[in-house]
Amino acid sequence: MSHPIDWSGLRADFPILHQQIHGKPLLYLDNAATSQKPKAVLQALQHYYEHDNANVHRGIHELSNRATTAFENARARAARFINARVAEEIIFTRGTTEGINLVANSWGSQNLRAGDKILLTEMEHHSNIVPWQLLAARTGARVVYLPVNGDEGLLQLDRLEALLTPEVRILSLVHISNSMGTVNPVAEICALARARGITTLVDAAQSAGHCPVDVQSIGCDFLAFSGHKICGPTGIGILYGRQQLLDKMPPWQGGGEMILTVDYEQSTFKPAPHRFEAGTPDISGPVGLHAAMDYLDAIGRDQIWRHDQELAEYAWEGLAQIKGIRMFGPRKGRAGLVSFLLKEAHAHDVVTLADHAGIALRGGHHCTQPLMKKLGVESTARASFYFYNTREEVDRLVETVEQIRRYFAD
Ligand code: C6P
Repeated sequence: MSHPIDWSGLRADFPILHQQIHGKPLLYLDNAATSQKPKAVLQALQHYYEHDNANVHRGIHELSNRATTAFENARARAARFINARVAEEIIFTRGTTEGINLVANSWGSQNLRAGDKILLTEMEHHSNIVPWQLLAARTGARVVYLPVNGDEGLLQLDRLEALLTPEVRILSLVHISNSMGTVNPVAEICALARARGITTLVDAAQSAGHCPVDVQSIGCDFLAFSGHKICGPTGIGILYGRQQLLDKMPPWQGGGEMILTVDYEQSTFKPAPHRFEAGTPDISGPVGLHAAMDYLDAIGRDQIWRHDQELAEYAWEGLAQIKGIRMFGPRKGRAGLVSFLLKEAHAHDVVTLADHAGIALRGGHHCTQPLMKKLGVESTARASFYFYNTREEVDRLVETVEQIRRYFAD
């Protein structure tokens, strides 16, 4: 049974939201870029540095034991957050980008040969394109793409099976598009790939903190997300990998902490996940992320999802009334963000004027340049929501965009 949530009340947990920008109350709608942090996360970080700070896995003194326990507890918490089978399937990274690079470098270098294919979709973020292009250049493999159907932002799933040829070794795709708000049916897509023995990676950067994400029901081999987009600190992320795969993968960075033995000629390595965590890791990051995951799950990600979707649909309906506006992504069933362009104004001008009105939007290619090119645009303006945003804020967004249109139309 879902409990009623006082969404506006939750704003009290976020000190940063209570300020004026250019003399207007801040309206933060750039949550897809990074989310704001609740007091629970700020306090966890402060507590860690005031009471427990030490290096992990090395010392045998009390502080080191406490830091190591906090670090490994966060790993176990992350496993529960995405329903991984065991904590050993969780690797700490700097974020989604590093997680994908880890797979491309370690798994990719071991498994890809000339003539193989890497299947992506046309709506991927640069961090799910460039690592694969680098891998393809090293191995002689080729990157191929499942097409998007245009402004509506849906994958052409009827073309998927024909693309899942025997040369495809990995399918890597985004769960929720950061520039269109499309929600991809990742479980169905991964099932088709798995039935053909194709390894799968899901980029959950925009989904992990917004809806329930369960790696076992998705059935993927890898899944990556960033802490900073889910109320956690910057500089920490999670890569999930199925244990049978991680155990066979070589390290991708060498250094302290990831070894069993080292001599002058050669070294042996710890099992996963520590084999993939060379050097002193970000320790406060997992501590803050742990607090963020607790915070989100106390609200309930199913509830957050409904709230996000409701705001996005409400924003879509409001913005779509504006004369000459071009909207991107599906109208219904979208995630909590809207992307649009005014006929009269460049996206950067819209974002600049919105900023003068106290509203934080994002304008640009959103690190999806190939998709923008396909849509025939350089950039879009984007408003991205989170649970601390309200319908009143959406009203203010729509009014402001209408004012900006009139300003440029005159
Ligand atoms: N998208 C946005 O404003 P990092 O930078 O590693 O935390 O996340 C990269 C990333 C990967 N995949 C998707 C779908 C993403 O949206 C992002 C980050 C931000 O849309 C910054 S470009």
